[in-house]
Amino acid sequence: MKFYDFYMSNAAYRVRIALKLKGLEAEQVIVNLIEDEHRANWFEALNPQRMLPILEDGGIVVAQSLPILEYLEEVYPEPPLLPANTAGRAWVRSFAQSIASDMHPLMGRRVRRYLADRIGASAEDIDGWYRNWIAAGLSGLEGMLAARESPGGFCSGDAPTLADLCLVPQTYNARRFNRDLSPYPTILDIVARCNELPAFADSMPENQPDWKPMEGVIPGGR
Ligand SMILES: N[C@@H](CCC(=O)N[C@@H](CS)C(=O)NCC(=O)O)C(=O)O
Repeated sequence: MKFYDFYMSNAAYRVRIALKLKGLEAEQVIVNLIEDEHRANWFEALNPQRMLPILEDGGIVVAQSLPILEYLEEVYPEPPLLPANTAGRAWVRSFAQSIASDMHPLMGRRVRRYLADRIGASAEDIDGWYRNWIAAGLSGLEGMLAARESPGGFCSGDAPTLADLCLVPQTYNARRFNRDLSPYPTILDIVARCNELPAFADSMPENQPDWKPMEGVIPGGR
């Protein structure tokens, strides 16, 4: 198995956690987004969307973090990262997709670069953009968690699911951009519990072999 990864990639971080929780060994292939390595021909041949992450398992190439997580769940079902019941799985998928489809695409590096380079937005404007969308997303997630019928220690029940795998990287990103997370106490509680698990701690950007200090990387920065 090969996993195309970059320490700073929020979507790849979700998959790193899953690989570790499931005890799967994957060769980590670093694709440096800062150096635009994802625009190289060899990578475009692998993923014409030119985005991380990518999982290669035997002859199978899977793009997009949520389909990668679902693939891992189907092929390597232990430990399960989805609840046993249909309603629980639907809730977890809704939660994960709120992050992956609604929040993350508005804040990614290529969007911030476009705002700066093509629209001429200032660093302050981009910070305001980020602040708006992260607050809207996190308050919706906090509401979803507060409305759970039987809250457990994690997003759904007492073990991590795909919901936690999406939540933890998104809050890491919010902290990296100095956002105050105190309005979201349930999120903070769950994230702290997740990060006590080695699979989550070992997947943090600063624990990756390609990590570099991110000082100066602000919304609007490179
Ligand atoms: N929906 C995709 C999002 C993937 C994505 O945004 N990847 C970013 C890194 S987190 C990327 O490769 N960006 C390329 C760029 O900035 O040009 C997923 O969940 O995998």
